[in-house]
This record gives sequence, structure tokens and C-alpha cells, in this order.
Amino acid sequence: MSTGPSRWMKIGEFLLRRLEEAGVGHLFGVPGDFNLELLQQLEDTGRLRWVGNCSELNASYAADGYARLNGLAAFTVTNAVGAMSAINGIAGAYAEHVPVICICGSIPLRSIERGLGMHHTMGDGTWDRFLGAFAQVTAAHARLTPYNAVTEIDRLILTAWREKLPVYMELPSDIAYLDIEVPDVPLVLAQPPSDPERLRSCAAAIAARLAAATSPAILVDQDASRYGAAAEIMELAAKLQIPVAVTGPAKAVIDETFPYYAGVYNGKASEPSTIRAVEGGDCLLSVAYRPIDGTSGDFTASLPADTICARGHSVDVGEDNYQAVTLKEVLRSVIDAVPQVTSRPARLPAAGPAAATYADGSARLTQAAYWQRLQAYLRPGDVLFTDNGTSYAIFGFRLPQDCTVVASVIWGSIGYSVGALLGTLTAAPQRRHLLFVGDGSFQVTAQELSTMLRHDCKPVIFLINNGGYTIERGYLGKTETYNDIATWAYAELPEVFQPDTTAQSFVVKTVADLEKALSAPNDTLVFIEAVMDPHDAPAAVIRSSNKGADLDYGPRGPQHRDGVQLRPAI
Ligand SMILES: Cc1ncc(C[n+]2csc(CCOP(=O)(O)OP(=O)(O)O)c2C)c(N)n1
Ligand SMILES: [Mg+2]
Repeated sequence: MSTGPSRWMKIGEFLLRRLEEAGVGHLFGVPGDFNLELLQQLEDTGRLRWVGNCSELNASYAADGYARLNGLAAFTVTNAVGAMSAINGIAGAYAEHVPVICICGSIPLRSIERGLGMHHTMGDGTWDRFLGAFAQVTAAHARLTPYNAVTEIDRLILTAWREKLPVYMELPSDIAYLDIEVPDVPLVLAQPPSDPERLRSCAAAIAARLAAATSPAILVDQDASRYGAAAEIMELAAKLQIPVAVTGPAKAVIDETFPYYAGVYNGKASEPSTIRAVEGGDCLLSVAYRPIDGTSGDFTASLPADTICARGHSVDVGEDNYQAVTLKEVLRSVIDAVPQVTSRPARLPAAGPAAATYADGSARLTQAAYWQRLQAYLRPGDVLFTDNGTSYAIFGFRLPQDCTVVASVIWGSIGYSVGALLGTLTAAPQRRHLLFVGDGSFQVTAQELSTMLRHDCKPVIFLINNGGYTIERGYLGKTETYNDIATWAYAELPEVFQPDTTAQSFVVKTVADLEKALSAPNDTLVFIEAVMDPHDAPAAVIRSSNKGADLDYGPRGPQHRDGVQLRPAI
């Protein structure tokens, strides 16, 4: 126990208090007998607002979406049955670097100490298996006890926030109401300050390289957003007058109207001007670039030798590795150390896509017309979601100012977007939220639409009904039934989920239908089901699927047979 002032509090109430102090205003999850006591404490104390989900998988996605906009999130599940449903979302939060706290109301300490077989376990008196499973997909995990609760609660919350990774906490159901002595001082979320000498030499080394180069550039990956460093990156780029490209996972982290914005980098699959900026310069500052297939153009990326790598808590410059330096402080010191450059004024940003013109509004809606029209629908400040599928087309959007893109490019679990949408709607209800999702992805987590209606959320949902998994048809099975799905009456779901709903639904089959739907006022939830051909897809998506098949199946795979792959129209 620390020596400062203290008071007595129940363990569950202390946990809720710490979450609130850490800026978490809502708790997602699904009740069960092992966490009901914590939910009662939430009700009784009025700390945190409860947002119940249809499933623990959805709860994990909702928490992930909430954390992306709020900086931290928490959700609660019950022992094993809830936790194991949520583990996909927690692993995804790990891959995507999202600080989510999974609180598992677990079997009582009494049962653990006596080896009693309990429901929601393997029935064999064991109790560590699920803790062990979560150890594989979190930055930290612990089972709370009355004697470790004070230190472990703070450790887990701080670890999640500092490392931008999920953590797992078991709260045995018989300890939430026990009184323990807890500190009076609030929990403060802060990164540990950098080692002063390391910070100075690191910033000096980076500044020297950037100043000596003739055509430096910056490549930004998603940690720039997680560590809140976008403003510093733009300030540095403006001071040095150098281009800044982003990876797909970092789409919109750098304002796309910023004069030095250089596009989305994805190896040789990028625009030529983006490739020139990133690969053609003589000094590249990478902010936590993670090369995977989807950020390296299937490993065709070729970054300049000696690329500087700045991460959340460490930096590589040439042979030197700097520890105990934090990203924002490094960037701030580099900004202060470099001279203002005036010799490389930004070129005017490229003109946006041409305004859509449609000869015939009654023609069947195509993917090309759809995405072209939707580009014009975007507004500054929008939160855009995409799931895996042809809706990846949003990566080709030219975004207005202050937009946020929420996607799971690395983990890529279909259905993520629907659950995560509930989370961002909860975190930022004042913003407009647009979901771009395919029918296949939607079917995985569709029930969470009912939670959005229940809480009077007002997203605009753009669902492509193309009878199945079109993006997969570009890998294999262009016409196979394994890529088909059941046909739902998607646009009727708002009414099914909320019989007296005021939500507006549209089924659009032509450009004219789409125009009409887009003019609907957004004072309620708007659901737009666009019916399109299963073999219609944006060329970039098809090309990437075709390439993916070669990587996945190798030269002896089935993908080269005639007619087994959806291919781009030539
Ligand atoms: C949990 C999970 N299961 C399976 C997949 C494989 N997968 C990736 S995209 C996709 C199909 C998506 O289809 P849809 O949402 O309808 O998008 P479309 O390409 O048809 O627009 C599938 C099944 C996955 N990514 N995640
Ligand atoms: Mg589909």
C-alpha cells in the first residue's frame, strides 16, 4: 500500500472508479452470473454507463471502436463462455494496437482454492486455462485478489494505455464486494517521460539526417494515431516541406487536405507519385511502419536504406537503438531542432475525382458508379468504417478534413465493423458515422444493429448486397457455391430489430435510387442496401485478391485454372 492518503472501497467499486479516472465512460459487455455483482455496483454507484451487447464478440469489437476514438475502453464478460467468444476481438485489438480492457467476471476464489468443478469451466476443477489463453493475446493479464487488486488494477489499466494493447483481468465473483484500502489520489494516464540524454541524442541524430537530405519523406503507420502524434508529424512535415504518406491502416491519420499529404503507400501497388515520395527520397522517417502483405503491396515495398524507425517507445537511427524515448517527445524535439525550409513549397493538392455524371439514372447500379457517387457524399469530420470486401474501395476516397477511418486491415475479421460502429457511436455521438459493409461481413455481427437502434444512434449504413463473398471470388471460386450466402431482406432489419422504428431504409438498384436515398435527412438511422452483381468489384480489390491467391496457394495452387477467379475487366 502506498504511503499517501487512503480510504476503504469495495474492489469492484475501486475498479469502476479507476476506469472512470482513466476516461472510460461506458462499459460494454454481456451479463453472466459471475459478473452480475460488478454490474450491480455499476448501477448503484452510477459510475460508467452500461451498454449491453448481443454477444461477447460484438462487445469486444464495440470496445475496440470506442477505444480508437476515446483512447481506452473496457468491456465485461462472464467466465470462459463469454471470454472465449471475445478472444477474437481481443487478439484483433492486439494486432491493431488498440487499448481494450477485458474484464472477465470469473469463478469465485473459493471454488479455485477448493478445486470445485464449476459451470462455465471444463468441469475438471481447473482454473488457469483461460488466463493462459488470454496471456497469448494481451500485453498483461491478472486474476484479481484482495491483496493484489490495488496494484494489478492500476498496472493493467496503465499497461493498456501506455502500450496501446489489450489486457485481460479476471475478477473472481466473490471478491467484488470486499473492502480494501485504496489510494485517494486519482490514476493519471501518462507516458513515462523520456530519458533526457537519450531524447536529446535521438532527436539530434534524426534532425541531422533530415536536414542533410535533399528529398526526405515521412511514412506514417497507425501507431501515429494511437500515440496521438499526427499533429506533430504534420508540423514537422510543414517545417521541412516534405511529403507524408500513410499506410492503409493509417488512412486519414494525416489530414488528406494537408498540402504535404502524399497518399496511401502500399509498395508497388501505390500511386506512382506516392512510390516516388516514399521510395525515391534519400532519407525516410518511418513512424512505426509495419510491413505486412497489405501495407507493402505484397512485399514489393522498397524503402530507402537506413530508414529511421520511430516507434511508441523506441527509435532506430542507423546502428543506434534508442530506448526510453516516447514518440511525441521525440517528434517535438526534432521539430525544435530542424530549420524551417522554404525551398520545397508544396505542390497544390491533386484535383479530386471528377464529379460524377450519369447518362442514365435508371441503369443498374455498378460498383464504379456507387463509389464515385459516395465520394461526393462525404463531409468533413465523418467517421468512416469499412469491413473486408469490395467496400475496401473507401481506401481510394479522397477524404475531407478531420475524417477518421476505422478498419481492421491487419487482423481483418469480417463483422468487426458492425460491432465497432456501436463503439464509435457511443464514444462520439456528435459525429456522423458511415459504415461501408458487405452482406457477408454484415451477417456475422448483424444483431448489433439492434443495439444501435435501442440507443437511438444515427449512423448511415451502406450495405452491398451482392449475394456473397465477392472479394473471395477474386481468390478462388468465382462461381462456386461456397462463396454464396443466404439472401436476407437486409433493409427490413431495422424494423425487425425495432418494430416501431423511425429508421429509414432503402433498397437501391439504380443510380437514381441511390440519389434518392442519399438525399434522406440523417435525423434517424439510415440503412441503404445496394443490390449489385456478384461479379462486379473495384479493379484494385480484384487485383489484390488475384495476387493474394498466388501468395496463399503457391505455383501449384488451383487459382490458374480457367474461370476459377474473378479477374479485372480489361
Ligand atoms: C472472421 C473471418 N472469417 C472469414 C474471413 C474471410 N473473408 C474475408 S472477406 C470475406 C467475404 C466478405 O464478403 P462481403 O462482406 O459480402 O464483401 P464483398 O466482397 O462481397 O463486398 C471473407 C469470408 C475473414 N476475413 N474473417
Ligand atoms: Mg458480399
